Amino acid sequence: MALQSSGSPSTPGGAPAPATVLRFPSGFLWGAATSAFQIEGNTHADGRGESIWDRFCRLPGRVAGGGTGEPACDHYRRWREDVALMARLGLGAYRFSVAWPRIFPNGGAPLNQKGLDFYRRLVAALREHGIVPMITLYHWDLPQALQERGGWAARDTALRFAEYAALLFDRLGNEVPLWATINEPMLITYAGYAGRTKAPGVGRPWQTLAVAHHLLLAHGLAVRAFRQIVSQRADDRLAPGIGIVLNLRPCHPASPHPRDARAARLLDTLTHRLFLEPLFRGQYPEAALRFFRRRCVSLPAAPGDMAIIAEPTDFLGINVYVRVLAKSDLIMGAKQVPGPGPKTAMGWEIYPPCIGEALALAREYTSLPLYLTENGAAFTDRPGPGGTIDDQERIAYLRAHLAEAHRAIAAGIDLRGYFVWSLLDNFEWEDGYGPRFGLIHVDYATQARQPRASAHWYAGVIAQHGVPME
Ligand code: IFM
Repeated sequence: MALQSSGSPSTPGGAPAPATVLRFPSGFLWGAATSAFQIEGNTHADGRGESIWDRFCRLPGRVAGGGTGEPACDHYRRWREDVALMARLGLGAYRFSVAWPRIFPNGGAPLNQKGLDFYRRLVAALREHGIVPMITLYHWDLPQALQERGGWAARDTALRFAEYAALLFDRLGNEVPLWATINEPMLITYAGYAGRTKAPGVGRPWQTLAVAHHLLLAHGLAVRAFRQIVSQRADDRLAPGIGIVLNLRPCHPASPHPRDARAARLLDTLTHRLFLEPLFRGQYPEAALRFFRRRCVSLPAAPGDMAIIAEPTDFLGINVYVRVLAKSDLIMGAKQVPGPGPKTAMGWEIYPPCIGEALALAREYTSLPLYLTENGAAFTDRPGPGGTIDDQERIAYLRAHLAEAHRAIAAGIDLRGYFVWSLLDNFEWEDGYGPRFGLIHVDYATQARQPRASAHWYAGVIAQHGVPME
């Protein structure tokens, strides 16, 4: 395996130690990620329809500071500048999402050509700069018109998603090698439908299994469409491929008490295996079904659905930020408590081994190539003298997590790429514009972009295809 460390920490004669560099396998993709609603702004431009996030942001008290999808990063107008910034970083790949309501403003035909043209131009510009585009088809911005008809609790939404996906495969399948169907179905299910913290924020726990099932069905139907439309077309840099993106948060018991060990297993089942098992084994975990049966939550699976959901894919994307500690809870069986370590501005514990643990969890289910499709951190840094932003905490975070990725590859995990979340500061959902995850600082008032020290550091990582470990 083409994986090495170079340099030496020794300092003969007191000279500064050359950094040890953790070199990554050739072909490893260095990327950054964003999503449409979080950066595009211009929510009324060129015929875009309303999404569930536009509606959710207008509900009083749901988003910190009353934040909305405006102005975000005004990326819909400033995309050329943003692609130029990516090129200056030397990015090998860029993961972004398409806003379904720009393509089909009401969820289904007719096509809004202007919306599609925006993504065509973006993809063309990325390719001109040698940046591999990875498109996420669904990063949470469902057309509101489909929510009016039940949203993800309705089976029809999965069918509409397959049509939307097919349109994009047909129009962009030749140019885009990597496709992700659904981003983080777990959060959509629990925070958007069972809970109220993300759009649509309906708080209907009885819809939990219907939503999870329809998201997975939508994924499987899109994979089938992809095989019909794209599979035979070769790309110049990468074979075309499709997969889903799951967020994995390794679950640890909060104490040695067996009750907390059971709670950790339950949390792991409900948040991870409820999705991994149908995708890779064609069935739902019995423990999850038992849990939901006791709560009268039904699963609306039709004959043939499980085969669609388990349709073979080409890779699995995983988003990894944190581990969670589980404590037994009388009503829910398990609840999450924060870990003891230092935290990011999101209050998430900084625990780099979460990378190796999440990759190992994925590996329990599949030997497909894996991508770390998101990893990164929000910190409260401010521009310093001369306008520089010296975000050493973010650099330390990225370095430690990349070192864990390197360790996992050395142990035999087939990890093909890493995408920093995020390229730009952006709209952080219910937390509004407070948390800043960007390699690049965005002044929302002026829309000025300012690469942080971490952006320069990451450019160095990309340039040497390895992580300096000073
Ligand atoms: O900003 C989000 C992203 O949209 C999905 N994954 C987690 C990120 C940080 O919270």
